[in-house]
Amino acid sequence: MTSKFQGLFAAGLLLSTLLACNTGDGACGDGVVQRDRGEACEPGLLLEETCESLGFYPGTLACADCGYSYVGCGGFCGDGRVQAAFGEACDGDDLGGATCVGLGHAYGTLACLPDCSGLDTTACRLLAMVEVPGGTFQRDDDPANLSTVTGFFMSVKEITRAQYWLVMGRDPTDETRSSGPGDPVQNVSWVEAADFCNELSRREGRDPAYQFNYPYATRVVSVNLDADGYRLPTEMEWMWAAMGADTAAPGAVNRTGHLTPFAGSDGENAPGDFAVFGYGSGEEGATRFNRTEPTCRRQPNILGFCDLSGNAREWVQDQFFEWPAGPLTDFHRKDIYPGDTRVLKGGSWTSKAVWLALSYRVECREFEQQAGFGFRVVRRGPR
Ligand SMILES: [Ca+2]
Ligand SMILES: [Ca+2]
Repeated sequence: MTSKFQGLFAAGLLLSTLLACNTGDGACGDGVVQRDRGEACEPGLLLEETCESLGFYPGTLACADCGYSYVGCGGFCGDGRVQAAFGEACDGDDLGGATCVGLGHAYGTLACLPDCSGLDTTACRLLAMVEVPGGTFQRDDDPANLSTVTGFFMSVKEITRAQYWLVMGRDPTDETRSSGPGDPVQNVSWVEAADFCNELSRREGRDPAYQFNYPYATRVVSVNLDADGYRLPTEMEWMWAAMGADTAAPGAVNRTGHLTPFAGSDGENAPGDFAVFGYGSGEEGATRFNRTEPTCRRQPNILGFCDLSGNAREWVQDQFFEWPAGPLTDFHRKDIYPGDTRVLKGGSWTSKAVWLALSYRVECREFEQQAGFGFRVVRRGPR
C-alpha cells in the first residue's frame, strides 16, 4: 500500500516537471542557465542584469561562455583606466599625466581620489623648504643681547603668486608691479598671510599655528610656535636664516651676523647679484624695472634662501616692539591686539642698498595691503 502510493507520487512529480519546463542538457548553449554549474547567463538570456546593475557604467552587457562579458560596458572606477565620459578625472595609477610638480607643487606623490572624481594632492608639498639649525646670535650692538632660536624649516622662496593662487584661489597682486605668476605675491596683509599659513597646514594635515577670532576670522588672537603647521618666521628666525645661521663657525655664537649688509653678503660681493633692489636709486646693481622679478633669479645666500633681501618685503611674526635686554630664547610676544603693527624685513625692489641690511625693519599695521608686501613661511614639523 505504501510502496504503491510512493511510486504513483514519483511518477506524478516527473510528469509535472517535464511538462513545466525544459531543463536542458546542462551544457552551455542549451538555453537554460544552470547556476549550480556556475553559469551566469546564456547567450541572449541575461536574467535581467545590466551593466549598471552589475556596478559598471552604462553600456551593452553580453554573455560569453555562459559568463557575463563586460567589454561593452563603460568601465568602472577602479579598472585602472580613465572614463572621462562618465566623470572620471583619474583612476588608480592613471593620473592623466598629472604630477605634483606639474600642478605647481615643489615635490610629492599625487594620487587619485577613491571615487575617481579628482586628484588627491594631500601628499603633494607646495613649498621647497630648507632646514635651519638652531643656534645663538647677537641681535644688535650690545654683546649681552643674545637671541637663541630652535631649529626650523623655512621656504626657499617668497610665496609666489602661483602658490598663493593654488592655496587661496585668488591673487591680490598689482600686475603693473609684477612680471608674472612666478613673482612673489603682493598686497597681502599680515592677517591674510597667517590665513594662508593655516590653509596650507590643513591641506597637508598639519596643526594650524594661528587661532583666528571666532566666528569672524578677521584677525589672529593667538599663535602656537610649537605647532607643526606653517607660520611666519619670527624676526629672529628670519635674521638667523638670512645671516647663514652658524655656517661660518658651527656651534659658536654668531656675533657679527646682525651687521650683514644684505642676505648673501660675504663682505666683498655686490648686492645686485643677490637682491632685486634700488629701483630709481641710480645705485650700482639696482633693478631697472619698477616691479618684482621671478623668485630666485638672483643668487641665494649660503643656506640656499633666495630674495631674503629685496624683491618683495616680507612680513614676519612679531609685533613692532623694542626688544627686551639680555638673552632671549624663541622670544615672541603672546598678547595680540587688534590693529597691531607688524615688522617687515628685507626691503623691496624700491629699497636703496642700505635698506637691504638684516637689521633694517619696517612697521605696518597688520591688516594693511601694499604693493611690495609679501612673505615666506616656516614650520617646525618635519616633512
Ligand atoms: Ca575607470
Ligand atoms: Ca624679499
